[in-house]
Amino acid sequence: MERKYNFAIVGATGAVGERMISTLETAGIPIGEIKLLSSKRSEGKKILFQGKTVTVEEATENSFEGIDIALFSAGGDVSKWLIPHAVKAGAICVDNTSAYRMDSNVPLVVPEVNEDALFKHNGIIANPNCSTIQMVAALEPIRKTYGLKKVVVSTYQAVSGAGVAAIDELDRQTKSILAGESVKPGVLPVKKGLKHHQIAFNCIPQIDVFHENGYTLEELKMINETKKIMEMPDLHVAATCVRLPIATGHSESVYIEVEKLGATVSEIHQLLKDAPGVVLVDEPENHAYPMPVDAVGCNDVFVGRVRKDLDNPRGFHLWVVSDNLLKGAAWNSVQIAQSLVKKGIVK
Ligand code: NAP
Ligand code: 3JM
Repeated sequence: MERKYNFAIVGATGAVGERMISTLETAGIPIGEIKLLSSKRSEGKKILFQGKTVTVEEATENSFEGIDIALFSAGGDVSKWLIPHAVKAGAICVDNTSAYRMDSNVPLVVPEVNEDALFKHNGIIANPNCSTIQMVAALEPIRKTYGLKKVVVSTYQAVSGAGVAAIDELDRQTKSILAGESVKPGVLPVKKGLKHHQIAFNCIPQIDVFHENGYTLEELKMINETKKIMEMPDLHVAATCVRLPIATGHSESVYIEVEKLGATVSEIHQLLKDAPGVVLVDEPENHAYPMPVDAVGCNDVFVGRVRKDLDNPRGFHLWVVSDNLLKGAAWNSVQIAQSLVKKGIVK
């Protein structure tokens, strides 16, 4: 008889959880039981999974008996509270929050880059930050051939990265402003922060809270996670993360310096064309380049605007776009689950 895998999704009613459900449905993993978990607020909600109605349950310490793989996307505090219980119950936990990402006992995985790190898991696997994932997926094929010395990235991030509340806020503010009414921001840049800013018709150069060194935590996530995933502690990485009034799809302007001299744009084009999970869209003559509206609903990372720097022979510029809720979150987690099954890591 075919082996089936029991799954739990914690945060199943959220922006990421909803996509975990839809991508898991078609991932080709034979599924036995599926538990959809949330806070008490959404308890009793009915959700269709592979044609069957599943009732959402409140997540508790006892939710994980018999679960093989648990996908977490309900915020860092919930992960810190429930993951130890899920691990104790024997589940492998794939965590979408930043709670465990920099823990040295926890592999931080983008399957196209470091799938084999999964073998080192101790019950927890961390899914990187959305902006990190799409950047490393685009840079890995270049790094493998030419090496990498330096990365400088500026992001243009969609509001859905901050959850359903931020999507609703962009919607409300846009309608209010177009109707000539005033807006009362309450979600961005940080829901529990001391001050909120308008996002409609604006951009906010703050994602997550500030560290005392002047960087935001989102910027530090990109810097530290990139070094960990690529196993390059000495790589130079700098990031500036900005929130835009876009519902879904993060974009990034990435400047890199490679190790080897002599790389050409056409060679980099070929590497990107051949790379798994990456789609090259780079035809300036046809005004064709990646844009968030085209990436929404797709699992791939789109790369374009590849240019050689005009001053530094090792320097290249790229434009990288992906659906932050799919490759940036839900799809990367489900891909990790696929790899765990494929490589026989689930007992
Ligand atoms: P969201 O739309 O606000 O959804 C939050 C989800 O968490 C809902 O299902 C909510 O259930 C559930 N939840 C909240 N408190 C809970 C509790 N005490 N116990 C159990 N479930 C609880 O947020 P989202 O955008 O889906 O993101 C959720 C988390 O995923 C974020 O906080 C972040 O840590 C992570 N994330 C990671 C990435 C990435 O870069 N990889 C991207 C986006 C998000 P109710 O329906 O009951 O409220
Ligand atoms: C909490 O766009 C974003 O705001 C990033 C996604 C996100 C994260 C994350 O994954 O880094 C939103 C809210 C977190 C987190 O867990 O730190």
